[in-house]
Amino acid sequence: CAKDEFPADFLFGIASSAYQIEGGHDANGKGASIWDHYLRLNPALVRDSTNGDTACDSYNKYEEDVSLLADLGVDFYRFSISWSRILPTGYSNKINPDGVRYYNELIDGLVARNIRPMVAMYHWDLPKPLQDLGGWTNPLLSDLFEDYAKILFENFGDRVKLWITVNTNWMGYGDAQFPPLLNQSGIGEYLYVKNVLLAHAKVYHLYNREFRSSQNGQIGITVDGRWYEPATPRDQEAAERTRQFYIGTVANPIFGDGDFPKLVKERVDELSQEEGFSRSRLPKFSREEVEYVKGTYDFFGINIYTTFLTKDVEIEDGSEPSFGKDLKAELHHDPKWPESNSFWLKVVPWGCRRVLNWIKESYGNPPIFITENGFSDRGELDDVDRIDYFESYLNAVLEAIHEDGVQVRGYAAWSLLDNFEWTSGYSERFGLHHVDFADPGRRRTAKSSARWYKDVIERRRLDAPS
Ligand code: GCO
Repeated sequence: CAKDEFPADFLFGIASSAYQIEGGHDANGKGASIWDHYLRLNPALVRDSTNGDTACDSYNKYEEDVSLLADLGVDFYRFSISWSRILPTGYSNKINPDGVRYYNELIDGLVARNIRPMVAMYHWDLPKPLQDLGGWTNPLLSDLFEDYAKILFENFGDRVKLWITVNTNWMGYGDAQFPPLLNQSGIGEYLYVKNVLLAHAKVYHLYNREFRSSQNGQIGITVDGRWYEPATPRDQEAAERTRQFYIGTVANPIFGDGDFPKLVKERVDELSQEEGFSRSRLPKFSREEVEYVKGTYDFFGINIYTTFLTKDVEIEDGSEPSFGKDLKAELHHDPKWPESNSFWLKVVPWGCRRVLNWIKESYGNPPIFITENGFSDRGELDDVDRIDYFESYLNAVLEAIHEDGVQVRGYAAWSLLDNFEWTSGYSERFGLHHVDFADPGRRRTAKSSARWYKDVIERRRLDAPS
């Protein structure tokens, strides 16, 4: 196909996540997640002191959402399942029938309109009782997650053929005021990652043992895919170290030669020694665990938003042992890059092409789904900047496919609706549909970008880059 055309089997999608859109935070037997709990305890955790109690009310308005998806003409819809709506305590001995009902109705609605469900099993909304066990820093979580996944396969696996185990963008909230689990910086970071990787692998092996032959789906994991560009030629090593910390720590055990990246192990071991620890802060995988996790994928999911310039710096001593210190690198943006309203979101499409190529080179050109890509603003209906953003990033995806041979299988725009943007609350809007959060009916209104995306999907090509 031509350079500005997407391959015939390329899948266009759009994404959301349970806590950010559903609401119904305690409806019909749903249990509390850590976000329900901690935002009630401390509303100041969120910039506008809001929470996801109602959000877009998709719990009640999912049929409307499915109609919007059908209007867009997407091939797939990436949403996440709320663990605590299915298992209110997190444990598999208490299944909430309303949770199963809700997701069956959503999935049936999608399938009836020829839209493939892509389901993320976990998108940060851990059941609160599991946080009381220490959350993901507790190895037991990998067993409880496997129990949960089995229930999802049993109930939805006949219609769901694209699964993401975990949305692991886990560097998002390193702020000290976040409770242990949400504050994923520091020592907990590495324990968290190891247990998430073991949980992912247990689910993949479970699927192979008990479901793949009858359900024939695909399983992946979503990794945070910001690109790290050296600020100067002297910062090449710092940029590669940063990629290994932020992407490789999750990706290398699964898609690479197994285990945490060598660069990360050396760095954390060396630092731990300097800090006088008797052993490294980095938990070790046994040889059996390395082999158990390696290769547990059918596709690589990646969330691509922006790029950071990376400088090699000595972090002053005495700072908390955290990624920042372990990284020994400083991240910033080039002020010349166009920006969105969001303080961190700079528009850098060439960074999208580079991170896709880095994955191709680092992990043997695995099949890739871009599971998120989007642009935040203040909610303009005629969101021409968002159209420019999508056009430039999708053009970078075409270059990666046609000129670099990267196996990008599909792309999901973030997001179907304006929604609860975590610690930014409703102040940052990523939706292709505007949501009126002052309206009890949470009225949805298509933005210009929704009409533009529908047109791209129909024609399967981009206008020649302006
Ligand atoms: C992430 C999360 C999304 C965010 C989106 C915009 O990767 O950060 O998956 O839930 O809302 O990325 O910040």
